[in-house]
Amino acid sequence: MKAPMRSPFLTWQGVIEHYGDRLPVTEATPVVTLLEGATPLTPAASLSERLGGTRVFLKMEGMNPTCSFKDRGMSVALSKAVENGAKAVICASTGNTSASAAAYAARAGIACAVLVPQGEIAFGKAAQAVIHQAALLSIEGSFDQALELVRAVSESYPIALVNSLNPHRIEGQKTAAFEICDQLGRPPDCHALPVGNAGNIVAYWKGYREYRRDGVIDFLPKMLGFQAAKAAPIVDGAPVEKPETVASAIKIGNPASWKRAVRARDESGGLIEKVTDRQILEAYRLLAGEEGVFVEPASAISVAGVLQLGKRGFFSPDEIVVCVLTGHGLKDPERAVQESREPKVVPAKIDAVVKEIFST
Ligand code: AN7
Repeated sequence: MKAPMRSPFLTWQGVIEHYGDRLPVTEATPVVTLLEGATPLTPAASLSERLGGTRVFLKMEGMNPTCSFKDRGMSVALSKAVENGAKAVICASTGNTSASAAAYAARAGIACAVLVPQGEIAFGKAAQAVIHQAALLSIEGSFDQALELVRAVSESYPIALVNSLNPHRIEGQKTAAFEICDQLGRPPDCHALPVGNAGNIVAYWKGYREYRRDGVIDFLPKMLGFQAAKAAPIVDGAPVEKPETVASAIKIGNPASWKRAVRARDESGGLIEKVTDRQILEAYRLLAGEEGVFVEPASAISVAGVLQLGKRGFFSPDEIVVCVLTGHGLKDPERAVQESREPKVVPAKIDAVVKEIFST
């Protein structure tokens, strides 16, 4: 008999199994996992060329089980919620948190309620929340109002909050920083990512600092955060009452982790800047058309921001830049169709087909 195939892919058991000694879990913690993590770090040749040789890598967080980075944090948050006896979880969301919470709650066998701003979340994300049997409540208000509501509910009722205010979410999400260092064999020089409610920038910074503290890496990257121009409270230095952007995932006017995000920016010698919706959509099309990578608009902001900095000569050719691509493009298929050419209707005849192929 042949020996069974040994493959690293077959041994991956999720972020708690792999990084558990760096997470707030014990032998007694029931592990709720969908085998999240171990996402690819894909080289981006076209982007590197545009930046004059700086090596750019894409951290493909849309390849997690529910197609966004939230799964890392949700594995830890749901595991701890179950360990602590929770029978239900709740979150506010611009879409991805609700999709992830719904899936992990289903996996854990507990109830889940999600509050989203009415009419504001992408089609695929709403589909995920409902098919995983969450109670999806469309709030007549903004994400920021929904977050205030779930905070109040979780303080008064025995329902665990699984937004990134929950420290277990941050713990889980910091594993992406470990992975990037493990994949590169060193830290990146610069780490670019979208900033919405600002949990993820805090999580990555925590991960890098822990690896540095323990001598796994010997320097820290600059954290480069990006907000949409009309939803940029941290850049503007004041909450935005009515945030506006095509990047619905980061349409947030008053981020919960505001102060800690500013600390990550400053301690790392990095920056948080804004980019326009136009730049976001340019980067969105560029990633799909030149790198073959389909992300949702909020994720494209990492690349839009890096291109903006590149134009100012921010990077040197010997640097490594990692752009986090936080969510998959299929989350928001309507946007992709809007940004693309309409399909041509052609008669079912070979000459008609050939004529069209050679006329474009
Ligand atoms: C694709 O799902 O806030 O700065 O409620 O979905 O950690 O908030 C989503 C945020 C970036 C911003 N990219 O991360 C939610 C939610 C995508 C996102 C962010 C989000 P944070």
